[in-house]
Amino acid sequence: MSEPKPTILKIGGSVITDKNGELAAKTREIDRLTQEIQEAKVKNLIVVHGGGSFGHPAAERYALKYGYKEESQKIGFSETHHYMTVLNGLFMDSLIWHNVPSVSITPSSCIITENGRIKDFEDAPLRNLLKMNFTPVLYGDTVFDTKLGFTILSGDQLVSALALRFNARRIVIGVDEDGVYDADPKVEKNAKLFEHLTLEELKKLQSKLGKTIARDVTGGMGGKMAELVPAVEMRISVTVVNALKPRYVYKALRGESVKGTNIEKE
Ligand code: IP8
Repeated sequence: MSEPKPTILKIGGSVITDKNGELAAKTREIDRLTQEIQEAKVKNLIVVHGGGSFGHPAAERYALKYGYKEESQKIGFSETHHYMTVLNGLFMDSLIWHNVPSVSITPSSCIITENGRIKDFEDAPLRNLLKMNFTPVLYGDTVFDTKLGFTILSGDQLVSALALRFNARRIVIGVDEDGVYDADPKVEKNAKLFEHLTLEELKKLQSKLGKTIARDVTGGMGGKMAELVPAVEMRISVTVVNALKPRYVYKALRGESVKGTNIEKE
């Protein structure tokens, strides 16, 4: 049993679900990625996945992010949380099928936010999992909030919070693009890919990307970049790769060179 610095892997919701549908899991991608996680054999790995077409449509329909306003939202909270547990179940099935000793941690049961930011985190079970070399798996979820009643916690906020709390060695982020661009590559054909970003460049880019229209309730790439700032400030390095391309996540986890964006303090 040991407590070395963990690696945090985030798998975007658009990688493991089809965002054009609703409740549309990409089971082949889940199978390939969980196999890559198994083969990479990273000690002290924490996995976080996003919501994609399981979390975002219902969260948006019931305006959950802005908090409790009326009774009719409660069924939406239940629905959204339940859909996330279904997606997480598919991911867990696949990890365990590939022989990864992994255990799911439900954010809504151990995290309370204040105005959307993590305030309390009962992390004793997670610490025990890490000590025993299990792979804890968390996900973007509906959570209770001291000011809003409830809200949506993005997997990206979780990644950064986990990285700081557990003094992570590095963060690997698997998205459905080749890395971080200076504009949304799905909209701007001439968007430029960054191979390397410093903290200063990240901060500038975050405010620029923040102004583009987010495709999901938690803020898209601009939101992702904003969440990473505190982790990069603490010298935790970040690699953003295309998780739809076979072996990219594997290579990033192994620390091998792979096309993508590396973010470091300087
Ligand atoms: O996809 C959001 O998590 P994300 C989860 O990581 C829900 O932003 C419930 C919409």
